[in-house]
Amino acid sequence: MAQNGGVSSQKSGRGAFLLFEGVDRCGKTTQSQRLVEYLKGKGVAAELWRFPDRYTAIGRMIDSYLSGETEADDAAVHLLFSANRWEKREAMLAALHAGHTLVVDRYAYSGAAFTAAKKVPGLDLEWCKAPDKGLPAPDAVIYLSMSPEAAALRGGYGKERYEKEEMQKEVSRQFALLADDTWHTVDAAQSVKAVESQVQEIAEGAVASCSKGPPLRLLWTEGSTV
Ligand code: DGP
Repeated sequence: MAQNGGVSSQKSGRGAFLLFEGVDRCGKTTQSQRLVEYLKGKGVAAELWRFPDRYTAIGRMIDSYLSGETEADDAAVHLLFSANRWEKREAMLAALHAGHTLVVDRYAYSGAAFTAAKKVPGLDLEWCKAPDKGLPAPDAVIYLSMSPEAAALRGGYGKERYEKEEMQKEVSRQFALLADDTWHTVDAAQSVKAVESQVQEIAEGAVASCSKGPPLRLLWTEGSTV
């Protein structure tokens, strides 16, 4: 029986894959951290994950590219970001099947949106999605919606490669093309508390339904599950 207001730690079902997406500085990191704490407080075995994972060998190459230390071909770097997700696939599946809920800060939707936003001939949105097809799919995408102008006002962008208003505008257009029936759009311009309470409601619903053990879908593949 569900406890703690609708969610409980899963013994027989599986964990939920909850994904935060959005433009840079929309509040994903704050909200994902808060959600993990909230879920833990409700007795849910929740873990915070983020992509890119800069601590693997591939992740260090990505980090060096993002900081501008190295240059790389756009297609090659796209495949590195994807490989950085594939190298975590087994661990993600094991955690989800062991009943752990994963709160993930960025994933393949960022992968497709950021590269497609570069408008490199040949690297259209379909090309960008292809390498991530077959990864575990999120049960719920929490899209923190914020205009790039408003995001830029939040203390300004840092020094990383993509933190420019024009790029972020195009990223947000690409995100709109990627929205599917797992998406929940939350207005990230609201107060942190207001965003948080909507996020909690979405997360609780997903955790409760995943505790019944539905198959885990595979990303961007018709009807495939694992
Ligand atoms: P973050 O660590 O969440 O601040 O992400 C770093 C930057 O990299 C951010 O501007 C978003 C971008 N990014 C995240 N994932 C991908 C990806 O898979 N591909 C590309 N091209 N960019 C990504």
